[in-house]
Amino acid sequence: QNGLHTRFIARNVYAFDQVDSTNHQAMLMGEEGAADGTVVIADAQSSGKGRLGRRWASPAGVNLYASIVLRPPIAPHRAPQLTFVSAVAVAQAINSFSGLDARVKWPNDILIDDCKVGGLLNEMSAESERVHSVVLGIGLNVNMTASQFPTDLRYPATSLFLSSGRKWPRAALARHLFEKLEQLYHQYLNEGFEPILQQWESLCCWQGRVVEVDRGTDRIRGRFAGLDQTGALLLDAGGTLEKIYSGDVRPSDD
Ligand code: BT5
Repeated sequence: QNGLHTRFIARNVYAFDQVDSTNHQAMLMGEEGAADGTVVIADAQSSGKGRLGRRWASPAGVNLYASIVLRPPIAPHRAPQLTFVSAVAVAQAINSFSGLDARVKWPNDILIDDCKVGGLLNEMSAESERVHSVVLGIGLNVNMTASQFPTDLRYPATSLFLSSGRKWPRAALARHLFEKLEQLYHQYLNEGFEPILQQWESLCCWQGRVVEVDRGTDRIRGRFAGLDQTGALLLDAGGTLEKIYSGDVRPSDD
């Protein structure tokens, strides 16, 4: 018994002092048949991954690095929706646990006062039209101090400690997070994406504001107009509604 009130998420937990990347280990376990809801958690990561080959700073003893193996009965094209399930779970868990005001930023960031406190990295393995496993990777800066952040961050960053002035118990926060995640994942499987989308939009920053999206090959500016049914970002660029499937969003104040 690990004090969890979950039915399947984190019934099997692999806890490491250090791994290369909890996502990498969870993907391997997923391919080898690990049970639905298996969690890989580590105190430190030597090669924590972000998107597009970026790195996730993962110092020891201060943060949460967790990856959850799921086997959802959904078509592969729906798997990106699970990023929104995990984003809502992380933001709601932070808010109810700490009283802070965490928000979600499209597509995979968790922010407090416009500073990045957490990041999500979901990876899928699929065979033809069937999802074999999805790994939800969650990195959350809990008690990280200012000097533990890399100096070359793309985006201002924070931790729960830096935003609140107090240290937080990581295990209790992790339990709370897994419970939220399980609840929202069930809601997603039973009721579909719509209720997740509604909760995501109520937690989202910059609704209605002018933002700039870096799509890698180009940049586009427009008013943030919400998400479509698949989770793509809708941008009102001078009357034309643009759909954005991937990119980095930041507020554009002029
Ligand atoms: C992400 O990527 O935000 C996804 C991060 C996912 C990390 C978790 S930890 C558990 C699991 N196992 C893994 O190996 N990964 C997942 P992206 O949107 O690409 O943002 C990466 C960028 O965020 C980097 O290029 C840095 O600029 C910045 N960054 C790196 N470490 C950070 C940190 N600890 N806090 C805030 N920002 C950070």
